Amino acid sequence: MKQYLDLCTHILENGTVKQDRTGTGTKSVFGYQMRYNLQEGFPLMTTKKTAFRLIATELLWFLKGNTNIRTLIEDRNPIWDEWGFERWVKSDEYVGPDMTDFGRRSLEDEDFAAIYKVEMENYKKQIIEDDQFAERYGDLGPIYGKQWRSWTTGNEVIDQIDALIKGIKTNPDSRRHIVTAWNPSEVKDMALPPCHAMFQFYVADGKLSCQLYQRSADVFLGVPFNIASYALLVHLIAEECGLKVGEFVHTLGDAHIYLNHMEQVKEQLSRTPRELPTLRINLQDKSIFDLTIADIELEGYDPHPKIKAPIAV
Ligand code: UFP
Repeated sequence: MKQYLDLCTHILENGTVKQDRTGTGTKSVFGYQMRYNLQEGFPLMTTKKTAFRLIATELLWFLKGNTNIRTLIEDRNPIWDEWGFERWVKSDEYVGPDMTDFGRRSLEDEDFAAIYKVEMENYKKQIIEDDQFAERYGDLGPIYGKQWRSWTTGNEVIDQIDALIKGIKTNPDSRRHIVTAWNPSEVKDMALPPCHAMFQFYVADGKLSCQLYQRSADVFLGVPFNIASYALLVHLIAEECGLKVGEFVHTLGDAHIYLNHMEQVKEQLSRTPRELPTLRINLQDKSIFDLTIADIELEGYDPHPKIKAPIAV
């Protein structure tokens, strides 16, 4: 994971302190590229324990074309909780305690944090138990799952992942193996405009590679997830297309470390990387759209302990 640690060092040494949407403040650089050779192992952080189960269940959720948080909550995956919750507390129907700016306030004010925790638990409970509530307040808008599997223009619905797989199988040398989640006409309706906005696949020597353009990158919390998620995507598509895995090329736009993650980044930089784990996918006669977490196994993962940090919402 040297490339990742080099990115952290690069930002610490060259980044500009910059204000951001969340009000937290960041140190940031613009434009950076990393390459991960997937033949050398699965690129999951070894310098801090990273929750592969959450990464995999989120990716399978995207691949199924799902945009409702209910499935993730059932899978005990909290990645999108804050964004679903935000939609609920900003709605006219919400009449509970004021949740304005809940992300920042829950870090600064213990009493508020306790109230927020109760409201969040109530929200999640209602999403699971009440179909109508889940339909209205569990949907995150036309985010990744919608754009990947059913991009809609007029009467036309485009399944970009299905087209990608067909394209790789029938015309591997094509330079048009592209999927884009950045749909300008629908960005305003999304809980979070796509961060991993566009990716391209490439086939050479029987190996499948992928390059991602990520417009905005929370280097401490988000990027370790994004690297592993796309590495997993390459493995899945390669398996489906009968190819070996090649490289994951990760290109970043605004690559930032939040000012309240500085100590955590330094702690991570002080640790020595360990051997990468390996990934096993039991596809058998299933399509990648029908896979469950039980079909994906990670072997030999022996990371340094977890490092906690607050998420900027
Ligand atoms: N972010 C990531 N990776 C993701 C994701 C979000 O790093 O996959 F969904 C971070 C980047 C940024 C914030 O810190 O979330 C999104 O904020 P903005 O839309 O203002 O760029």
